[in-house]
Amino acid sequence: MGLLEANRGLRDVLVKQDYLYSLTVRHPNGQIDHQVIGAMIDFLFAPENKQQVIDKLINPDTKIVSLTITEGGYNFNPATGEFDFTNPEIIHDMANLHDPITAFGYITAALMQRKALGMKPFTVQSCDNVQHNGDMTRKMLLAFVSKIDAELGQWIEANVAFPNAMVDRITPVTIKADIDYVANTLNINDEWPITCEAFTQWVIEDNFSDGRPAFDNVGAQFVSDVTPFEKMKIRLLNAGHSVLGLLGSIHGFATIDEAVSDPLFATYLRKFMDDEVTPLIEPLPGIDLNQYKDTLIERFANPNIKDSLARICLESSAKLPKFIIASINENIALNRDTSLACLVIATWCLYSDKQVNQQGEVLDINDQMAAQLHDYASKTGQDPLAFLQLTDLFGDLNNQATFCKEYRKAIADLYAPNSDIKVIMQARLQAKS
Ligand code: CS2
Repeated sequence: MGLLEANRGLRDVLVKQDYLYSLTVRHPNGQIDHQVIGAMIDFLFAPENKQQVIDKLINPDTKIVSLTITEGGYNFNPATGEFDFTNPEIIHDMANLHDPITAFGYITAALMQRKALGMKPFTVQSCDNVQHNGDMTRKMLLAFVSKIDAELGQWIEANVAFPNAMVDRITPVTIKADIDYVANTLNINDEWPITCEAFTQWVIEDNFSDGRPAFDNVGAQFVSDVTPFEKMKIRLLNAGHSVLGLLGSIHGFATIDEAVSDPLFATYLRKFMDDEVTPLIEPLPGIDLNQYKDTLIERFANPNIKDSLARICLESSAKLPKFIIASINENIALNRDTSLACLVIATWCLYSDKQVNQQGEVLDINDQMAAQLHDYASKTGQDPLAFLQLTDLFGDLNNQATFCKEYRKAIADLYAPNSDIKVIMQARLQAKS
């Protein structure tokens, strides 16, 4: 199902292709595997037919409702972790559950009917890069439902499973070159081919309301507590992406592999991971973190995956609080240095303010909060800490003396005439060692 108007194009293509699409897996050594994926048998486009979506959700055959609604879709205030009741779409859904817009509206409408019909609930399975994504979904849904129907809230609490999960596979945005490649090499006319890396990991808590397929037969791993796996992935891989994404964009790189092939960027990334993240991650059974980080750098360096920095930086306002600011806060509480992450935040300020890279080229910025980010960042000239006053994102970082000292320095360096991000990165690395 697609809930957003933006899903229309994908729906149109999939309908035309009988819901079939091709998958091209590109290994770092140049090996390429192809497959046609036939798992999808329908696509319900909610803006056109809301009832059809609700009917599907209350169909007894629907046992799992999985969510890929992105970090921003969970509708929580990153600084407080609480549900954002000020979102106009949420306000609409609370008053119009028969005509929902958001995932929360649809799920609530369907669970309400299931309860009334004496049916079992489905499992709500988040697949997004949010730590404790299942717990977070439950917390947000219960906050929403509590204002509508307290009894339904209790029923959900008692009966609906929200397994936490960590899912990982780098999948760049489809571009025209992918469509041409599939047409020329496979002789397939696929308007929405998918290209991805070979690596895949899906770790799930075995907690389902009404059974589940044998996901473990196709490579998923069931564990009793997914927390350390999620933390490892979000704080290393996703944060690593954002580090390369923001620093690399300002430098003028276009893709992740290009950025990480620069030894200074690779060193910076590794040092960030080693010094500012690894000490925060508890040991994981069967996982060697050093090897995990080596593999990450290899995955990022895959020259056959052209993962654009614009995609990585997409919706940074929803990502950075979970990927990077969470680690900064933990480090501050432990009295540990955060200077490498601090430069990334200061770079995000420059990026949001000037919206050009250091070659003067305009950046492709897509963020729901872009206007607000720009607004705060553009006051940096008068107040170097202006960007940090966006407390919905940064919490009380603007009151953390040591962090602010590092941040002011980073801002001064970044805003200096002819500033060069590589020189600044180098200096930070040197100061650290
Ligand atoms: C990316 C992810 O922009 C992002 O959130 O870092 O899409 C990333 O590619 C996946 O999490 C990889 O598993």
